[in-house]
Amino acid sequence: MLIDEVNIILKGGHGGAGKVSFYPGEKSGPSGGNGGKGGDLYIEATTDLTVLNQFSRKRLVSAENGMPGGLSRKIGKDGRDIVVFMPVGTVLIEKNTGEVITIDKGGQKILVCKGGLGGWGNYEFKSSRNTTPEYAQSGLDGEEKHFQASLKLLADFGLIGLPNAGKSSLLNELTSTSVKTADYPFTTLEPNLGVLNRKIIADIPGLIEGASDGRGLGVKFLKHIEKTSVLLHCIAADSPNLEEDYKVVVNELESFSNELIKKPQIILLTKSDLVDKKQLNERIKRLKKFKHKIYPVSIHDWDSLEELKKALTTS
Ligand SMILES: Nc1nc2c(ncn2[C@@H]2O[C@H](COP(=O)(O)OP(=O)(O)OP(=O)(O)O)[C@@H](O)[C@H]2O)c(=O)[nH]1
Ligand SMILES: [Mg+2]
Repeated sequence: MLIDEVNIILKGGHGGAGKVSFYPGEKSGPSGGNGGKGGDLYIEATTDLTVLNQFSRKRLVSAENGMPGGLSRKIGKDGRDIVVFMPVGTVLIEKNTGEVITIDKGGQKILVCKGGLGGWGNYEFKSSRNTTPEYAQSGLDGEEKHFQASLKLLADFGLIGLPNAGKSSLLNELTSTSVKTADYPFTTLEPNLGVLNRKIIADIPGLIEGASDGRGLGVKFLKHIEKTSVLLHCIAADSPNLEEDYKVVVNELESFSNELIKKPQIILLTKSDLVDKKQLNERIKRLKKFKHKIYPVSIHDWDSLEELKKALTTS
């Protein structure tokens, strides 16, 4: 199950406490060192959509606390920073302040919760008036934020089409993913993302008639292509009903939202190796009436994949 809504608490590390101590001997001065700083917490964007699943049990993530100061003015070690991975397309809303963080670029890294400063040890409080201070500061709290995180796929291209059209196979060839593919419908149960030259491609489960009413894996995934710029509509070249295949999917997009149907589409005539050249040309001709760019493509035809990659990365 892809988790796309979570409540999480993120925290910077607590600052280490300052130390109260004195050098040995009767009239000797203070020696307590300062506490270390608490670690900072960062969020980093990833195209791995499953990373929100880590929060199904663990709701609190905290950077490491700073260590307390020691004897002989020994400074406590700073807490280590921590990086929390969130999928591209995640929007985080802080429940108390309303702060909004949008993860929308691959590789993006954001400082979200600063660690608390370490407290001063008693050495720092030594003065001419008080040569033997008996107090030190405790470290400060790290920042703590309570987020509601929700994920909507954010992609430059969304692979759509009937089940078994070859969407996941294409994702694997175009990007360096290894999503499961198989010769039966609904192999893909959750969306997947891949990256092609910094462009993000989303693969979603196959759509069937009635998807917009919740049939198949339906609505849940149509929602996920709302934030996709261009739809790559996959139609199997060896299908006996090309036009019907096209229309079923388009009808579902239309019934789901007016916005989806307005998105630019590119038709990918997939599995082009399964028909001969003459049939392929005839099929391309038939699909031209839908007025989209058409690329015949096969995972067994390197040239066709290169041509498609070029078209996608330069568009
Ligand atoms: N001959 C040939 N077979 C292909 C090609 N692309 C995909 N296939 C096969 O078609 C079957 C379906 O491929 P998938 O990539 O799983 O299809 P999908 O559209 O992701 O399917 P769902 O996830 O079920 O919607 C697999 O057996 C693939 O090996 C192709 O270019 N040529
Ligand atoms: Mg698939």
